[in-house]
Amino acid sequence: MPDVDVVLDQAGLTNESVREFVRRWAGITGAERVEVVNTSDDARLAQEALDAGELLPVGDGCYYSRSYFKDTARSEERTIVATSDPSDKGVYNNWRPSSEMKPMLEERMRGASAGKTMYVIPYLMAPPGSPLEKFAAGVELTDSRTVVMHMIRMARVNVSYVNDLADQDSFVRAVHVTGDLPNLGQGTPDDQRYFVTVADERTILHFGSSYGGNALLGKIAHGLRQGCYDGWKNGFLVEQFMLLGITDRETGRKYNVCGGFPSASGKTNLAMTLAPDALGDRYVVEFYGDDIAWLWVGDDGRIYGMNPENGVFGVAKDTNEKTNPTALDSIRDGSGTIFTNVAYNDKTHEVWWEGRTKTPPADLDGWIDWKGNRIAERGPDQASDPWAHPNSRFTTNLANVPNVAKDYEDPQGVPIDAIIFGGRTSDREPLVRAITDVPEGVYDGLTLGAEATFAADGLDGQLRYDPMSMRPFMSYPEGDYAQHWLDIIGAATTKPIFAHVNWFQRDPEDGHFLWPGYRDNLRALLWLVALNEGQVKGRETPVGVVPVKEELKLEGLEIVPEDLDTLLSIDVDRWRQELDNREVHLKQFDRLPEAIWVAHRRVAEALEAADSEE
Ligand code: GTP
Ligand code: SPV
Ligand code: MN
Repeated sequence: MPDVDVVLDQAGLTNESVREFVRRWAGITGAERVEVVNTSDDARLAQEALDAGELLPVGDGCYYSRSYFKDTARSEERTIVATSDPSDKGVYNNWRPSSEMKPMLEERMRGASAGKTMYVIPYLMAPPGSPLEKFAAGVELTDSRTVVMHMIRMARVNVSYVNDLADQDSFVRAVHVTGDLPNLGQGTPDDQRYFVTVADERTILHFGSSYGGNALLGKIAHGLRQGCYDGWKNGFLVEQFMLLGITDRETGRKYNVCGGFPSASGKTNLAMTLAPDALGDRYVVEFYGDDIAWLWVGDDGRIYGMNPENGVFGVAKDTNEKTNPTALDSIRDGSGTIFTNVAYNDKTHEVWWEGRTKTPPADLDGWIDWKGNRIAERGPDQASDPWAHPNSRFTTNLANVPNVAKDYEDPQGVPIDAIIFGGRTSDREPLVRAITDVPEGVYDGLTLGAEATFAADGLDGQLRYDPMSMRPFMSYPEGDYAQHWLDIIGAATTKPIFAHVNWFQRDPEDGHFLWPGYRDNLRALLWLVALNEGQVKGRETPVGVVPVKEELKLEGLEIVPEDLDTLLSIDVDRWRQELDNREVHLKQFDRLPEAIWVAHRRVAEALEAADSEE
């Protein structure tokens, strides 16, 4: 066993609680070496990873990594929130008693890092000086160098964040052990993996993966799951939300919009969006965050929001010059981006993914797919297999995002004008519908869904409900979560407007998207802020206020007029069916506040009273 104290002394890590945590887990995991990392170690770690073949070079100053082929996404079934209080059990948090989970994880991790280095990553999930700073400090222990490099991009990493803590004991204890990936039975009844957040002890124990949210513990496990629980106990909100700012150059006013779309439903794209060309002289969009927002009530009575992350872990698929030029710019040569599970060319050091260009590179020489197999050697039965994994991603620092807000590191955060929810919904949901009543806005978030792309329960058109896009990250019961939302937004004296947006409505005949999407999505947000300012009135419907066509800024928009009409209308019959499903969905939740049922009944009654086509 390494002499941990000598290493910690050399690294200047003085926090005695952290030192004790490191000593204990070095003993359990049996790591051969311990190393403390800071962001300034990145270049050295990258060189070591290249030398060891863990990373391959991409262009000039970017990297390629491949994860084990059965380890390419979060595993919801293996993710657990544990506490010592059985009343913390909700519908989605997979609650288990911590007395059962802690020994189980300790046993799995025992000796599992033998022969490896255990890296100590002291980090902060907030801009330094944030009012929520005391919930943001953490230390991740990991036996994967690639995970360290991801954490350096996604979080703020430095020993000072734990040395300088006012309460030296107030940090999240996060342990990541990769495990023997080929022998973990991923997806079988004998699955060995466990991803556990012991929320009431602020301890995260993840075993059996080296990918994404399973392994970068600052992001999902701390930034969302632990944060969600801390927010409940300490009066703030933690959500899987993007956050952007829109400045109107003509008036000089700036509007900040945050909101939740379920995973892979467009948060990164929206947060990075540029104004459509025809509106670009007037409106500027600034990026704050694409996956997580922490929200609180400021001294002036407004809701404030900030992005606790320091980087972007973005979906690669379909990222191209048209859909997201900002993303391409942020992963340029010299950006230090790590590409994971895309296709790689070992001769030219290029990367490619589906949707990067219309057709894959014509010259197959040197190209290797995400599993590490040569494309040129594929048999006829593999010809149509994707080159990149559908959940392949790029990891880049916020500072590389060309339209990152000038004040993105301001610890005070930004005041929130609007909160939006959106999912993939092929019918029923209009382009945008605004909701001014707070319980109705919270009700809308709780009934957010994304369409199941496979018929899991055989019911066509059925949504997979994903409350506020937090279903995989929910750490306490949904009824309490709803009450917490009502309390926090209720405490604000200036309340944000709510809205539901949908970029994914399709033509039932030929399946084309009715709305062009991407940069044009800003038009819906501009209408929403204009409504909030009283500049437009919209049209009242049973499910909220929708735009009148003339109120939308349509300059330069290419759309079939009938498609736009459909996008702005309400299919009342279809909505009535949806309300029945919502009732079943909401009935699962214990302690759901009466205000949410009141909102539900009000919408249901308005729909009953409405004509078929609104
Ligand atoms: P996570 O990082 O998993 O939480 O996902 P995300 O919500 O950030 O998703 P992202 O922005 O990466 O989008 C996922 C997919 O949705 C990509 O394949 C996009 O091309 C597609 N998408 C995003 N915006 C639009 C849009 O406006 N219209 C259409 N048709 N597709 C879109
Ligand atoms: C998501 O799945 O919503 C993500 C990616 O943002 S991961 O960090 O892997 O959870
Ligand atoms: Mn996400």
